[in-house]
Amino acid sequence: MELIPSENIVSEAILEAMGSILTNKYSEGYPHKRYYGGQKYIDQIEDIARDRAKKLFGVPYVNVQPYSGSPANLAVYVAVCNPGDTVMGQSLPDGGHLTHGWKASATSMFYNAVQYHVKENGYLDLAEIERLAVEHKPKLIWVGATAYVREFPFQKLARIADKVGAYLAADIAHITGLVIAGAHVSPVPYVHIITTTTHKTLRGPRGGMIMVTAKGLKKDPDLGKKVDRAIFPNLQGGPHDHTTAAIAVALEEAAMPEFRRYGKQIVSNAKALALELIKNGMQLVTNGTDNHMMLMKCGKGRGILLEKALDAVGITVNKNTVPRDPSSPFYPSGIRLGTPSITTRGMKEKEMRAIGKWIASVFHVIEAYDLPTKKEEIAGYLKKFEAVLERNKEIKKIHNSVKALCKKFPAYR
Ligand code: DSN
Repeated sequence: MELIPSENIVSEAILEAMGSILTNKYSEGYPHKRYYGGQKYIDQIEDIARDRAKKLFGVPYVNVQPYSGSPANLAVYVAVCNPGDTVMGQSLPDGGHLTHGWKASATSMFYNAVQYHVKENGYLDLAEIERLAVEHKPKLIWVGATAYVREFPFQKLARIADKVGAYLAADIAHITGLVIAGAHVSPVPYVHIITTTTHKTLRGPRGGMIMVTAKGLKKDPDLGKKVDRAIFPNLQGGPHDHTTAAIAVALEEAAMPEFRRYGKQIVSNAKALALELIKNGMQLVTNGTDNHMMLMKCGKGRGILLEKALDAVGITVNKNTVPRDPSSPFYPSGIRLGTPSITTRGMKEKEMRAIGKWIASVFHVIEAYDLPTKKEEIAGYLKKFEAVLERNKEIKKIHNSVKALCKKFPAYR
């Protein structure tokens, strides 16, 4: 049972496009302006993908060639900044993405990255964002995150970015499907540029897209061309044409009325799961969720223990930092849970209540365990911990229940 919020299950049509002969082709350039011959159908495919994205999001300019989210984000820097320019983004332990200027990312090597944070209560600290923007005058501000459970205040961020003349880029990788479904406010009226992966809530192949809004083209009429140039030839070579075809399929699927219902159900399921976890004594960052995701606190450094214990019952999650995490990103103090994949399988609120109870029970089974303080002892400890889990009767019982539920909701029929 897949509860990693950035993962999903694609349709057989998308699998077919990804496994197609389009993978054999090179197509450097853009439709009708290529560096290689034999592009008659490739051009049609990329035109269709771009047009579908424009229509679905209501944007005038789209690039569907980024290999994934990180290259898409890097292209935004290349399009609007010079090396050394100041940029601003949400700090990684506060839920931001590596590419929003975190110290381990090349984005902070090539640009002067200022990081903003969430407040003690887990919500974005808008006062800090405004103060830092006025102080540092960034060229580019990122809004969007990888581990943030509340709605992004795009309009408020736009006011701050406009005040200091910065480009505002929304990285909506996690919430794209929710935006399409009307289950999250759209950034389109407020930001200049939007980046996304195509494989999370959009439920397409692994890939990326960059969109330029009407507001973006008003700020710089060449912005679309600059984004295109940043992707090719500045950063990438040939696009992955099989992925472009699969993105086109995903965008067609996302334009169907069923997808609106899907996006709304993802959020209803997340709220139901959050409520059940809280009822069973679990602590969630911000005490709930507005989107598809929850962050559950596990105690200092204990995220890895719950990740492993949930693995043992067949529930896949990822350990994750929580705001003001007293531990480190490798041994963080929380786990991240999400509902996109189980919603694709057809599960609803009733199933969320069962899953919430199982997660809480697993949490209690391992309550007495704690990581050793000496780093060199951790690997051995985890091995023994996994062996204990394998023998535990309660874990076995929950694993059987998880398997029975998964059988009722197959990923592929
Ligand atoms: N790895 C992605 C996620 O899980 O959210 C972010 O890039």
